[in-house]
Amino acid sequence: MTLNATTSLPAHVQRPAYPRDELRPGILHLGLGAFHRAHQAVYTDDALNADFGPWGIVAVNLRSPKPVQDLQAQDGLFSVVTRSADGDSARVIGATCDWACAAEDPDAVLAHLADARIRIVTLTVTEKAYGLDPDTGGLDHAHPSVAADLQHPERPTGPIGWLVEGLRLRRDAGTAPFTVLCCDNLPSNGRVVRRLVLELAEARDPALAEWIADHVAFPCSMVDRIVPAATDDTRARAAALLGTQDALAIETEPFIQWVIEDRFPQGRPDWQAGGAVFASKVEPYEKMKLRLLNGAHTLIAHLGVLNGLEHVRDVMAVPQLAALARAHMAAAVQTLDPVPGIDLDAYMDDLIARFANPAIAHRNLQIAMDTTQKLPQRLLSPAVDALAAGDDAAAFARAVGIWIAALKHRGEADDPRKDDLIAAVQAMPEGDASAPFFAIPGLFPQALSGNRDWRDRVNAAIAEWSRA
Ligand code: CS2
Repeated sequence: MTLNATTSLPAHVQRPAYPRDELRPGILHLGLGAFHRAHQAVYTDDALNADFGPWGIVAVNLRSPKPVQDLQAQDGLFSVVTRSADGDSARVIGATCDWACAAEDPDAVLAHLADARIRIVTLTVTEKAYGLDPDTGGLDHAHPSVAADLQHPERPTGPIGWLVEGLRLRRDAGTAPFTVLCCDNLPSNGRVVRRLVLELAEARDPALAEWIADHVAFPCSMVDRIVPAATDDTRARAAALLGTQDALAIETEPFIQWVIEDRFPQGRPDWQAGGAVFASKVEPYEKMKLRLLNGAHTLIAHLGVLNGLEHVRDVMAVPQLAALARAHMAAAVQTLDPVPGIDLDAYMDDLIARFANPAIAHRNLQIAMDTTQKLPQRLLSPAVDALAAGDDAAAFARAVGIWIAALKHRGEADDPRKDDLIAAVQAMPEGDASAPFFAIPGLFPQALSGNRDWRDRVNAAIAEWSRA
């Protein structure tokens, strides 16, 4: 048996306390991955429990139909298993009321986007899906889905293309637009997505771009929860807790955080019910999280690759490696302004404990994926800020050097710039090993590639961490 609306769940499993058959769509989510299920879906479930309203989620996956088929088979239900040293608990989330795969059924997705009941579109599509040109902060016209969406805007393929076409349908129908809420790990994520949407709209119809600029809100948000990719173990654990199979089961840590800029002209759910915080400025929280959590994560992931350690917790179990993660945070925190309501020392202590959570098997290779898309906000912009403040930015050079040493060690990469990276690994000269990486177009900002001292520090780290 698989989980569905008729499953009778054990008493210890939390389940929706609201009338699911009365749920109406209010949010369309793009990117039906594990992170969405463990984060925005949980907050929305909490909001519906606290104050039931028309905020059902239409879950859209852009490419793979698999999770959509699973949702269909399970009446939109899935479980979230929370794991810590204290034990495991399972909860069934009921906030999803409809679903579609954009690649298989584009008309259904367009109909949902055009539906005036959809008042918010949320996104978790990963950094690389946006088609962001790191050099300009604008749209990369050579990005495959951007190029396709410039050519055939009425048949979108990428997230920005879907947003623009959805907003065009709303404008043409004279209906109020949806608010766009980016939930990916990009700095100033709302502002970035707004710019990309406006650029794509402008290329198609300047009047549409103007209408979007005047009418659509793009609040920024900082999201946080560690959610490893699900494995057979995950599904087995969930089945034991639920008493039934769940193809969409995921496991995660107890910690969850969402800081959102409160700009929702068409309204929003009561996400505070689940602990979301609304702030007038989200950037300080984003910067804190990207530089402390994600920056250290990227470092840890590559330390893991270099040392043959599979999971983040394994790296944290080696005192010298854990000390490096801590030292990295100590340098990164120097690049931050105070963050309202946050004790940064306590935040860093919590991060160390979260990374070490023995019940969470977060694979280093998962985090090492797409490092070129993650470097700017995690390691390079804090390095630039540190140098500008007169610091040597050595910690960031070390992390970059460790990344390069790990690439060399593996001889492969799971990264959209894989070809450039492999070519650079093969061209690494004696003495100035990082040179081919600094020559990759658009990867390093001039403030770093033009700084001999910083580059030498990267070279020293590569030499120190390269395995024979
Ligand atoms: C990780 C993040 O895979 C990665 O790059 O650093 O997914 C991280 O687990 C989340 O941002 C935590 O909120």
